[in-house]
Formats: sequence, structure tokens, C-alpha cells
Amino acid sequence: MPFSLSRRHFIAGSVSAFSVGFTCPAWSNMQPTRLPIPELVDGTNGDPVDLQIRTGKRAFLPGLETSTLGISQDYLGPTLRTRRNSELNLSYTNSLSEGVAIHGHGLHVPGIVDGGPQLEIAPGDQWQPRLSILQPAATCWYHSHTHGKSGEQVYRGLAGMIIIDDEESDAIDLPSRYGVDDLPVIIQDRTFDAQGQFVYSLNEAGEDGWFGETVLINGAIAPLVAAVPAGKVRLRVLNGANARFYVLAFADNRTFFKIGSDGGLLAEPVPMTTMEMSPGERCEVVVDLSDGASAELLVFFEDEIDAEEEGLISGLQNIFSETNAPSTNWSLKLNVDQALVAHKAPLPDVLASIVRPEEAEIANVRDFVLDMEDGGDHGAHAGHAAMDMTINGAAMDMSVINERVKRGVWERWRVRSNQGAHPFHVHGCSFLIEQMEGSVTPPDQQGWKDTVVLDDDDWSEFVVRFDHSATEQHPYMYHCHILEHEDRGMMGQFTVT
Ligand SMILES: [Cu+2]
Repeated sequence: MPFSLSRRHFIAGSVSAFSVGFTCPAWSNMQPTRLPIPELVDGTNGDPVDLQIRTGKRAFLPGLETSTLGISQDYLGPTLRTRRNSELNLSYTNSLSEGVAIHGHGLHVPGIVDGGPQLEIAPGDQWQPRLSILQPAATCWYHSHTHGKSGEQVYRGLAGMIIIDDEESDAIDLPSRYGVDDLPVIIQDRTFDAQGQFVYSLNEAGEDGWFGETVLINGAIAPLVAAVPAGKVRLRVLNGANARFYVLAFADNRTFFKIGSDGGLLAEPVPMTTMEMSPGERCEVVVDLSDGASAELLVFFEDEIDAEEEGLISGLQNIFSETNAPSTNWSLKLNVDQALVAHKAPLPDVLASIVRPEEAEIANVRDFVLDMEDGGDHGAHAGHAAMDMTINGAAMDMSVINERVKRGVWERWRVRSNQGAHPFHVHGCSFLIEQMEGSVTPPDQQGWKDTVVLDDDDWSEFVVRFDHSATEQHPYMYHCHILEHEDRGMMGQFTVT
């Protein structure tokens, strides 16, 4: 059951709420374009990787150039590949006219190289973090974490994927040829104006954050197609949205296998037909195309599937026949190319060994309550000034350390909200979820994670241990990964010593 049937969403005051029904945009009748595959930059040998934070232009829509931000490219950045027990040396140059902080999301690295808002790169400056990669194989990402501007900068393009390999993942037989049978799938939603420019306003974002109307995958408007071999294909799916929760399913309702979550491989493959993903979350899945037929991955907006329809989603045909059915325009079609060498080996029964701490090892418990306070009468616009977003009653203050954590010690963190669903993200670690929204953790959420969804009914709980240090000058962050919530203050700072 990947769904929370009790999840509540806010409609009132959400000026970005998608409410135009499902008329297909004009460009949807065109031939689907090919899924772009971001350039792969291998940083495994420790050579410095130059990353230019810059402006760009991309024609997402035919004949219209959109002004963008990118990292060494017009929109998004290259996929960075690294390896456990190696050093990843990055060299960022900020050529923008505003400051930028770039966070390595999911990386277990000290606060001083974590890229939080305290590490803003001034215009024209460089930042050269040396990252000792000590964690297991995983799909991570890097993105803007600039104080008060993460949402806008990510929306315009400042994000990219990081792939970590290790000896254990090499030893098991999984599809791993980047761009062939191991595809990055970065899903985002964006709104374009009549001139093809991105539409974004933190001040006008509703309570749920900023929702785009058009799905991009790897920086191109869906629907998209990819040519893949007639075998097992691995998708490294990243929900790179500012605020949307997505639901993924194949058009033929086929079973696929989730093999990895935020922090690495699951203990064993988990069969699924639908998969919900919150902003910031990564899911690695394997789909079998051995029969040579194509498969179409559909992207639904979770907020457009109401509770009654959620009950129907296991029979997707029912959803398609609903008059107010979610859009099926947003898809990635996997077309088989028989000329490509196929990965035919069966999925391993065991992927990774995940060891949970004993109860006696839990040395401390911390509670976090996320809150959104409506500032009063603000008409149709639940704008920035009207919203008070806090964790444990405090909005993010760059000069305040909210929590002090001991290094190398297991803790239990309990997280709840007073209003709405939020993806809670913690820097510098992976954690193990013990319960989600008061319920038993679903099998696909039982691996290493750095985001957990919480709701306003019950606690989500996880156990976590920090193995690196974060000082008062360079603390870690915990925050809601709805970027408009983060930018409005739903974030705190903590040290690890
Ligand atoms: Cu939130």
C-alpha cells in the first residue's frame, strides 16, 4: 500500500492549484521527443570536477527560448559518478549575479562541505569541497540550498544527480550501463508563460508550495521516449519537484521492482504497481522488458488523485475512464531496441544487508513538530508575508543552532505536523524509518532514507546516527523538502560533535 488514504491537502488559498481539468497542451500532439540523458562526469579518480553555475537558455517549447539556470549546461547539471572510499573533488564557480549554496543531498559528509545555506558562494567566487565518500552505493543529488531562494533556483535549473557505486553493488548483477539500461529519471513540474518563460513566485505560492502544470523529465517536456534493451532496465527516479508528490505506475499496470531508496539498495527487491514519491526522494526501480514490448511509465500528480480515486488506482483502467481522471500525458515510454545488448540475469533475491540498532543502543529521542500558521486575512493570496512556517515553534534563523547532536550515537527522531503532509529531510545521514504517519513502515520504505513523509495525525519515527561532524559555523539542516516551506522558514540547524 504505497498510499496514505488519510493524507490531507490544502486547496483554499492555493493560487497555484491546478484546476483547469485535463485539456492537453498544444504541444502534446507532437511526436514525443527522446529522453535527454545528462552527461555523465566520472569523478571517481579524484580529479577536480569543474561545475559552472550559470544562466542559460533552453527551448523546452517549440520556438520559445526559456531563460534558465544550469550547472555546466543550460538546465540542470551533469550526473556525477563517484565511489565508496574515493574522494569526490568538486570545484564550483558561481557566475550568477546572486549568491548560491549547493547542497549534496544524501551525502554523508561533514557540515563544512555539506553545502547548506551557511556555505553560500558569492557572485564570481569559487567553492571547492573535497568530499570523502564513505557511504554505500546510492542515488543522491545536488541542488541549490540558498537561504530563502532554494525554491526559485532549483525551479530555474540548479539541480543534478550523483551516483555512488561500491564493491557490494558491483558484485550483484543489476543493470548498470548509464544511459543504456541504467537511466536517470529526474521528474519536475514547471509552468511556462505565453513567452515560454518559467512562472515562479514564492510570495504567491499557496500553502502546499509552488505547483507547475507541465512535467519535465531530465529537463524535457513529457511525453518522452527512450530506447532500451530487451531485458531488465533500471530507472533511478528522483522527485526533483519543488512541491509536488508524484505517483508513478506503468500504463499496463505491470509489476516493477523497487530495489533502492534514498540511501542505497533495499534488503530485497519489493514488487510494486504504483509508487508514491515525495519531493527530494529517490527510488531505484527495475522493470523487465524481456518480452520485447514497450512499457510506458506514467507520472500522476498525487494532489489530483482524491481519496476515492486513490482506492481505484490499483485498477488504473478505472482511473483512465474517470471524467476527472488525472492527466496521462506525462509519461516516459521505454521502447525496446533489439540491437542493444540486454541484461537478462534474474533480479537477486538479496540486495543489501541492513542492520537496525538494538533498542538499548538508542541514546536519545528528539521530537519535531512542523507547523504552518496562517497570518490572518490575506484574501486569495496565502503569500509569504502571511505564512509562518516553523519547526518546534521556530522559523529558520541562520544565527541559531536549534539542536546539538552527539556524533556516532543512535537517536530516535519523531516528526509530526500540525497541518498537512511534509517530506522531512535531514542532512549528513541516512536513517531507518520505524513508523510512517503512525503506521507500519511499508516494505519499500524500510531501507536507508533521508526523507520521510509525515502528516498531521500521527508521528513518523526513524532511528539515525551521524558519523561526521558539523560545527556551529557549518551546521547541518533538517527541513521540509517542499522548497517553498523551506524558504519560508520550515528548517532548523544542528551541530554534530
Ligand atoms: Cu512542508
